Amino acid sequence: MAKLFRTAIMGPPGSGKGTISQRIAQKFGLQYLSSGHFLRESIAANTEAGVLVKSYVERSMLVPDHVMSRLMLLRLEQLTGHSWLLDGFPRTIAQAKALNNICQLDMVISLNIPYETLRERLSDRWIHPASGRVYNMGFNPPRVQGRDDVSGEPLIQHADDRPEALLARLRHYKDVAKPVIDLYKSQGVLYQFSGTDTNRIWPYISSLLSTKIPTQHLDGCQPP
Ligand code: G5P
Repeated sequence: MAKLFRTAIMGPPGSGKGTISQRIAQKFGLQYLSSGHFLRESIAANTEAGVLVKSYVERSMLVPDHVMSRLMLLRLEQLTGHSWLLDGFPRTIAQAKALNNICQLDMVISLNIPYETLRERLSDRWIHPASGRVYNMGFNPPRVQGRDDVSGEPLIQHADDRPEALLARLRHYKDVAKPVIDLYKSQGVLYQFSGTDTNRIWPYISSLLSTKIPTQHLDGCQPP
């Protein structure tokens, strides 16, 4: 049986984690779990978890570590036996330690993108809330303006993509990410990518993953 591969992608809001994760999941057949999408889905479905996290997500504040770790580790239990990719978790050192207690990551991708690039991207971002599909009116616009390509349903903008909320999110990201980055660096699994263009960063990530993911794992795998 192929060895399982466990990876995570980190980066500030708008750095392209979601965009790159979708490409990784599709190309390498990893199960993909996005913390932000999971939270928004839980809020939309009004689940117990959704009620608990709603006020944090709506104010662009981090969900408390004990809540976030419990929710994500429970979801990961359902992926036992699969190779997976985490997008947006762990985000704090407490979350990284909680994850470390159940498994060791094989690789962590960290994206370094300049602030001005992030600001431009997010003011142009639209999402399909039910699926989490992300569009950008310049970079990857929907086929029909304002409509999801697959379902045809309306697209919306996140309230936390407003400029004032974004600046606060970016400052906070830097503070909390530093110890997490240091931890994964010390474990020798951190790979950092810098740039302003996802399409230029992607080939480097893709070829690195090709060297890390056992080729037999690709056989018969379907994107989630
Ligand atoms: P999220 O959902 O994890 P963020 O803020 O970390 O939210 P976000 O905003 O979803 O991350 P991203 O995934 O890094 O950004 O980026 P993306 O969506 O792929 O790309 C951004 C936009 O740029 C898109 O429109 C895309 O098409 C476009 N784009 C990409 N590449 C390019 C390019 O090269 N050029 C151009 N022009 N455009 C491009 O978390 C949301 C909330 O959930 C909670 C928090 O409240 C958080 O605020 N939360 C957690 N709380 C505690 N702990 C955790 N671990 C939590 N995780 C989530």
